[in-house]
Amino acid sequence: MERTYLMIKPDAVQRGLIGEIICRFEQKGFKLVAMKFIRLTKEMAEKHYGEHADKPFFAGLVEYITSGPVVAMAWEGKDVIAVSREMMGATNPSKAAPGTIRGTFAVDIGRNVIHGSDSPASAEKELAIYFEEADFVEWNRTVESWIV
Ligand code: RTP
Ligand code: MG
Repeated sequence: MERTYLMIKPDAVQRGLIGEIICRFEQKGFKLVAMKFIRLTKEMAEKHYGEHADKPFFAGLVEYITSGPVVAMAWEGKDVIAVSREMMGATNPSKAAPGTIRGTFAVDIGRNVIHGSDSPASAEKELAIYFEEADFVEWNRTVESWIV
């Protein structure tokens, strides 16, 4: 089953949105398989956002993502990578559709409350930054037969 890396960013943690955001993915029918409450080091942030290293917003992005704790999560499910991105909405919350997470809870591109892997390759790279094999929990979500 496909896996993605989702991260509740420091602004969302500070604003008390952890439960609300997790709720959406649970109710959608995806399965949580790993979770950590951590503060990213500068090194982790630079690795995570390495593809943006030469962008003008890189320094600010690293500062933002290391500014407080985040919730690091692995979620599993059918087309979970693409569907999570749809649920999150556009990178710029001003362009994010109403009802999406960013469309509902954010207004600024530099404070956009959630991260989600954008491809299977990114998911693999990102999950490896935050989790070891032993962190993934194998479990049966008993409602699953009602979802897929
Ligand atoms: P993310 O990686 O955080 O899930 O966001 P994304 O795929 O939707 O967007 P991406 O292009 O990967 O950008 C990563 C993060 O960088 C910040 N950003 N700021 N000021 C700017 O023009 C700008 N562009 C991007 C955002 O916080 C974005 O989430
Ligand atoms: Mg991205």
